[in-house]
Amino acid sequence: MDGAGFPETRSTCPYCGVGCGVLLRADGQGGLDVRGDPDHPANRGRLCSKGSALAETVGLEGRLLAPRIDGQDATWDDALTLVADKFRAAIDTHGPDSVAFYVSGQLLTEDYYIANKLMKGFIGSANIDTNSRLCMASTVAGHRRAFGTDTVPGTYEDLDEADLVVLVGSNLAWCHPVLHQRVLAAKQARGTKIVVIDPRRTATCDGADMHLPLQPGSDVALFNRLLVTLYEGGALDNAYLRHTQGFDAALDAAFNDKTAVTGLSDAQIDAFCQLWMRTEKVVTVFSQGVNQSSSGSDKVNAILNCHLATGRIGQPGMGPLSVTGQPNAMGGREVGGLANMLACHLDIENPDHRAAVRDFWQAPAMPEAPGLKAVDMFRAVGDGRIKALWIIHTNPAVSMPDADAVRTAIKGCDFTVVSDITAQTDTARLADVLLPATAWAEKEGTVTNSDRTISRQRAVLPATGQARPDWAILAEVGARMGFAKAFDYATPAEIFREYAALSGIAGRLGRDFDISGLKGLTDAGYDRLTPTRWPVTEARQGGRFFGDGAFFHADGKARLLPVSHRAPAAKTAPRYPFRLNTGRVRDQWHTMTRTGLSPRLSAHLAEPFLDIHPDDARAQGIVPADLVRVTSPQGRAILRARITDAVQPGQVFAPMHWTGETAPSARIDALVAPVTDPVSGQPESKASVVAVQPFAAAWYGFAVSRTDMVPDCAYWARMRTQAGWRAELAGEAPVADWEAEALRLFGLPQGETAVILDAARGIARVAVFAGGRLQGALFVAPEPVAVMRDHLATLPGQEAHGVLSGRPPADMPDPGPVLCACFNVGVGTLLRAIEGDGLLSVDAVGAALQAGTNCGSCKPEIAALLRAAQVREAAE
Ligand SMILES: Nc1nc2c(c(=O)[nH]1)N[C@H]1C(S)=C(S)[C@@H](COP(=O)(O)OP(=O)(O)OC[C@H]3O[C@@H](n4cnc5c(=O)[nH]c(N)nc54)[C@H](O)[C@@H]3O)O[C@H]1N2
Ligand SMILES: Nc1nc2c(c(=O)[nH]1)N[C@H]1C(S)=C(S)[C@@H](COP(=O)(O)OP(=O)(O)OC[C@H]3O[C@@H](n4cnc5c(=O)[nH]c(N)nc54)[C@H](O)[C@@H]3O)O[C@H]1N2
Ligand code: SF4
Ligand SMILES: [Mo]
Repeated sequence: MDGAGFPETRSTCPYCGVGCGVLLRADGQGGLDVRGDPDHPANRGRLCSKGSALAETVGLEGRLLAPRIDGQDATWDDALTLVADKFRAAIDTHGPDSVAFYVSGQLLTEDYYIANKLMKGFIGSANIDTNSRLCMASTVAGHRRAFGTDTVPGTYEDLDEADLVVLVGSNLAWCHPVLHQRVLAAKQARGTKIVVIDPRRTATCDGADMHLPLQPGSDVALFNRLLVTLYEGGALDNAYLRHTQGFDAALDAAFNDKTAVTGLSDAQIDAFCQLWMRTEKVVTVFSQGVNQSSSGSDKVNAILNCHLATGRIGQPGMGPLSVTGQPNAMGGREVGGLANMLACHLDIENPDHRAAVRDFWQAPAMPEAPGLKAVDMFRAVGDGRIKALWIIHTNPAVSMPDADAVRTAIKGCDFTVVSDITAQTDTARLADVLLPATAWAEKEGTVTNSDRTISRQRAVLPATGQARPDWAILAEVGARMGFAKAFDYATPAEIFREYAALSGIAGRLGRDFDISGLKGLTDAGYDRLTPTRWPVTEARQGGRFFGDGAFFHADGKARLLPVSHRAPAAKTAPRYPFRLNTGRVRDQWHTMTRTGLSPRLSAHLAEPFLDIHPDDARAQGIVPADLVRVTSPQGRAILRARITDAVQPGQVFAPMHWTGETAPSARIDALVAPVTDPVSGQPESKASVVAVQPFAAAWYGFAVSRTDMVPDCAYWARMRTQAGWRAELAGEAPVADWEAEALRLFGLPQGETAVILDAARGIARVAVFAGGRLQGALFVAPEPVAVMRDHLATLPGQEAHGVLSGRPPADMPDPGPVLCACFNVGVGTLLRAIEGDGLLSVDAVGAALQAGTNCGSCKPEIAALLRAAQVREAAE
């Protein structure tokens, strides 16, 4: 059946905070067609590589199908009763603060609301925190300090109308690709200038007019200099400043800051400040390079100060814009998912706010003070203060700083529950009780994207196995803990109506988040809900905030904050001379439990790596493709070195994605220091200190296999391919029998093998066949193995006669690593076309090979290949 008979359903992409609309069509056999929704205001039909590959990630592979207690399948009834009893017992014996929930910005609003209601209203503790603490907490703190509430003033349309877009600590091209396309479209249409402020040269710098490679953590000093320039250049908006307080103190602090700490030249700084000053329509976009810092909140306020001082806020084409990471980072902030917030942007410290929520919920117990923030929460788990912990929709054993210590803490906790869709994750392995949740495309609810637009996620596939929606699991535990009346919901629509009604009370208390206009939504209305920007009240709907100068502090005025440069908390020293920056790659999502299932997405970068500057590599004796050992005061890792001047001397960069499941020696958060911003509690994930040395491997290996491999050596990284799996390997101890080792690796008791051995040179090549078809092949050498990896990865399951040669036949050129994930075009193919056919532009490449013509996320990389080819040609 081709599925064309099934109707298309509108939903929202489950990855980043752009919140793109998708059209889904189930094929009736568990499969799915996915395309961009041309009517969604966030993307107008566009999708990036991750969104385009969603259909490859919704299968049964890896799913948790039934509840488990101590590793054994159990009934829902037993599992839920056990969870309720254990939480109840801990609360009765040790008080409500002896339990905690650690949740996620990927939960739907309805899930999140129930988790928050159960913990804050009924258990009576504020010990619910979320991975948004690692993500958006500094922005929340900065917004609240400046505006009185956590309000995003502008909208995505501002990006279309701006004349200058400044990207601070944001790799938009890879992390918010559809917004990046929107900015590039504005550049084409109206000549919008783009500035990137990032210590690293990223894919986002392609297409930018200016890149300021500042020293890590020095953003406050740069924006303080901008404030001084605005003052000295007469660019202040004095009428607007009457709606604010604190300008003089902010300016004094700015005058006292020194720009030398940025490492930028006066000319660079001046060019940036003049451009910003002279361009009225400026949007300053910021993300993790700002938030994930021990001065994250001050960085946010340094940016907001400049927009407030010029009145460039809440007007078309101007304003600060925090781009959110997770699909419902905003919704989580709105429902009060952070330990220091109440629902609907109400404040936990405010007795009137507490009373309003208590009365509305008819709550027996409300906490009066904030609960434990993520880093402190896992410390409390570690020292035994938390007796029962419930982790939902997040993988903290990988993503928290000091991840080895977090793993030990979770393991040692008296009782840990994990709700996930994946059976085996680093965190799920530590759980006493595992609860299977329904996944995206199986569940119903709402999410809010970076520009306050609430969109529906809709179910088009049946629940997998015994999986249940997260809200339903939480509500059932609430009922079993004795709160049946408060958690008696039949549908997410009921939850949404209750939440919308509560927001009306928040609105009357003078808060920004008010969607009371939706409280009367019928079930059918909820089903039909189209993307809607909040607020939604009788008086107003959507739009921008603060153009009118009305703020949410008691006196109605905004605050400019005096902020001063503070260097990152960890200091480099002879023992740890490098600063470790971490972040994302284009085609993987966090701990890879979903994107890692897609062969297409896994082909872009198939291995964890460390980017290091050529000067540093030379000084440390590191050559290309070496493995390196990276050590910090917290932990250690082994990664593949990529020698590149995209990073500055003294700085190294590694991705955050690899885990105990995919590359156990590359869990980068094991190295990250658990230091936090004093205001927001957000960890400094981008500025730890490390040492880097070559890793002395006795042998290196590369393997491809039809089935999953179970490597057992100092370094390994495995990835999904179309034909099965591929793995990079390296060991410290010599291996006596490579044939036996290959059979063990491929999980085969025996097999027809073909072997090439050259013991003297340390070379071994083993291929294993069954029924004449290749099951697996292993290539070993004393230095990094030189074989055609992308070609070999296609061979498992084929007759593959020449496999042990390690290269394709002459008439079949190696496609190379996938660069365009949408059309599966490799670097090798691109280079041959660029050089062989003399292609000169990204458009010409698109016309010849289709590469870059769908989502466009790979255009910066195609441009880089073209430039490199032109440089080579010029040099010849
Ligand atoms: N492909 C992909 N996209 C994603 C995600 C994903 O996992 N994969 N995750 C989503 C989530 S949850 C989030 S939060 C967003 C994150 O989106 P981004 O914030 O854009 O991503 P990061 O790579 O974490 O970091 C951005 C940049 O900050 C820079 N940086 C480091 N230190 C500093 C500094 O001191 N100052 C400045 N100015 N810059 C600095 C880094 O070099 C890096 O390039 O991405 C979302 N989108
Ligand atoms: N060093 C370093 N560390 C970082 C960062 C960094 O830049 N550098 N970034 C930080 C940031 S911004 C973020 S947002 C975090 C992200 O880090 P995490 O939240 O830990 O990462 P995810 O892989 O998104 O984890 C989501 C989990 O939920 C599961 N899941 C998927 N769908 C569902 C569902 O519907 N229900 C349930 N119950 N489970 C589901 C997935 O299988 C997966 O195990 O990492 C942070 N850690
Ligand atoms: S930009 Fe990509 S990952 Fe983000 S919402 Fe859109 S399609 Fe999904
Ligand atoms: Mo995030």
